[in-house]
Amino acid sequence: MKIDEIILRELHLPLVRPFETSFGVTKERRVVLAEVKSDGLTGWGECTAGERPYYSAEWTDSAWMVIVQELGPMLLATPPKHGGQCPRIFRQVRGNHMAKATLENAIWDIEAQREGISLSRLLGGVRDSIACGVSLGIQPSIPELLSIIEKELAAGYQRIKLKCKPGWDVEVFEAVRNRWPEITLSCDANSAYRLRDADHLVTFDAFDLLMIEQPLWHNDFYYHSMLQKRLNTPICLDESIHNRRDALAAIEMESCRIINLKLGRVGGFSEAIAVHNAAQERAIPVWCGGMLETGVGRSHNIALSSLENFTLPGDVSASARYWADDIIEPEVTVSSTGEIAVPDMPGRGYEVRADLVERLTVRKETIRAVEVAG
Ligand code: OSB
Ligand code: MG
Repeated sequence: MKIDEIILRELHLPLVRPFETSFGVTKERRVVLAEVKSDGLTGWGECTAGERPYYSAEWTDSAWMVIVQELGPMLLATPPKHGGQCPRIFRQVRGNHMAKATLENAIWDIEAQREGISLSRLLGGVRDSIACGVSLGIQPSIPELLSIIEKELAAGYQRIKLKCKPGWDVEVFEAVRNRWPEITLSCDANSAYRLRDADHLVTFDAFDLLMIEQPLWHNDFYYHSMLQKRLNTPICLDESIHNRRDALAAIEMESCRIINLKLGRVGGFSEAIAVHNAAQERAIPVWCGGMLETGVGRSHNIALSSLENFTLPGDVSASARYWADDIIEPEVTVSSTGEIAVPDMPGRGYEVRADLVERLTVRKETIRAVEVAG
């Protein structure tokens, strides 16, 4: 497919409520969106990098530069036939997975439209609805957390994930379990603990958690495998998994029993499918993580979550939990049974609200193929 141009934008969007993790608080997102034009079709990609290099080394500004200076020109110089060819085209650039995923995912979007099928179908999805959970940030107090949980359960969400860190863990789990002994509950430490905390982490077993997500270092397999030997609760890895080989290493070493799959972190749909398949072949369930995406990234997550081995509720939830006004139409909604319907129209299945995107744009750059003189 010939790429006519890539329009890159940075949008500023305030979250409806701040989101606090063990690595910091996010109040406003700075989101990079790519609009890729090819033969009258438009594919959209969203960069999931954070505002600061805290979840991973990538961040809004690094992704912007890598796309403008490296990946955009590479894509224009070597038009892909399929989204699956993007990793080869971008091969020379190391890392920068979130930047790469921004463009690769837009190419898959175009391909689905060109074929006249849904993105879910193009990816090999088998579900017409996906199971949804919510990820709840660290709150100012336990009563405030309990009232949020009450609301999310009433909305139908199938799993509650609590962000945790030293000082916001066992007391919180205890309060939640006392009130709701039966709900599906998990926690996510975003690397807030060290191996010296192992005795403390073992006490998490008392709360019947579905999993403990990324308790130790963001780039570790070995110490997680040592910790997993001591825990009954499955460890789920998020930050540590960047590609299929990482997934295989983690599974072989028994560093985790569950994998959180995020499109940006693994570099886009091709590698996400590879991780999904590797896990499935080894009976390791996966679920789709979230990065506080706008509707564009959210629609990609929905399509991905329709693959067969997404057997646990993900962090993909309703637009209204994040945004007063999402940039897609219709916005993403969740049924009273905690499910999102997977669209079956061609492409992502949600329109981008061009006027709103334009209004939220704080910088914009158009990348075109360099004309060769003469
Ligand atoms: O670790 O899953 C995470 C948000 C930002 C960075 C990392 C994570 C998260 C979430 C939020 O848990 C998931 C969401 O609701 O999008
Ligand atoms: Mg996580």
